[in-house]
Amino acid sequence: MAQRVVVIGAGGHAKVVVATLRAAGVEIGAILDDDSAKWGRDLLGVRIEGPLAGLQPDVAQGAVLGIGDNATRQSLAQRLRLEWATVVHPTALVHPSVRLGPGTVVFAGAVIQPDTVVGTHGIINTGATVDHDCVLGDFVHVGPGCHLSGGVTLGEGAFLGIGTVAIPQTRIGAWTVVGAGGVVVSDLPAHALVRGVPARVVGERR
Ligand code: JB2
Repeated sequence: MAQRVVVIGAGGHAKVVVATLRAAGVEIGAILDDDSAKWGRDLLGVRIEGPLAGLQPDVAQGAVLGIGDNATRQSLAQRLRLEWATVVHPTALVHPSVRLGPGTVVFAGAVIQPDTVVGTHGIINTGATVDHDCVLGDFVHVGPGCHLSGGVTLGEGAFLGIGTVAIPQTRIGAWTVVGAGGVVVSDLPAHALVRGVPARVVGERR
């Protein structure tokens, strides 16, 4: 990983990204956000410099999208051509066989077991566990304290709220949102809003 990384976004998620980078021994090059109200303010001791337009692409310097919303990360990743850093907190346990795509962040206490694959710009949040042979698409967010059993598949942009559980081999469709504490016991379609125990489709997400 680059030893100096630019963080894009300056909200709550960026705060945890900055803390994770620091714990991993990586210097924060700059924090950028398009909200002018934040410019000049400080996030964990780092100044929020200004808008993304001021970004000077520097191949020697990596960047990470510190924004929790999956669709926003996707649109920024498509627009910006940067060297994306993959960031893993030193207390996370990621088996060496695991593949993490560029821009993916793995927060403190997370565990990812053998032969799992995570795409680009994913979030494996604090204390989440992802067991063996899972396949997680690009721009997913596995919320804090989620537990995915072996062989679970998450489509692109899927979002699992805090404490979601998924039994083995279940498939969750692209851009589907599972509400906090949902227990996934069967396959779920794409673009669905899902919640409950067991998790059921309660609406659509476009
Ligand atoms: O297109 C953008 C853009 N869209 C939003 N470009 C740039 N440069 N910045 C953008 N932002 C910025 O992301 C907003 O101006 C804002 O500063 C930040 C989002 O901050 P917020 O605190 O609203 O959300 P978050 O994504 O940092 O955190 C959410 O997701 C996390 C995973 C919260 O729900 C957290 O509680 C959660 N842990």
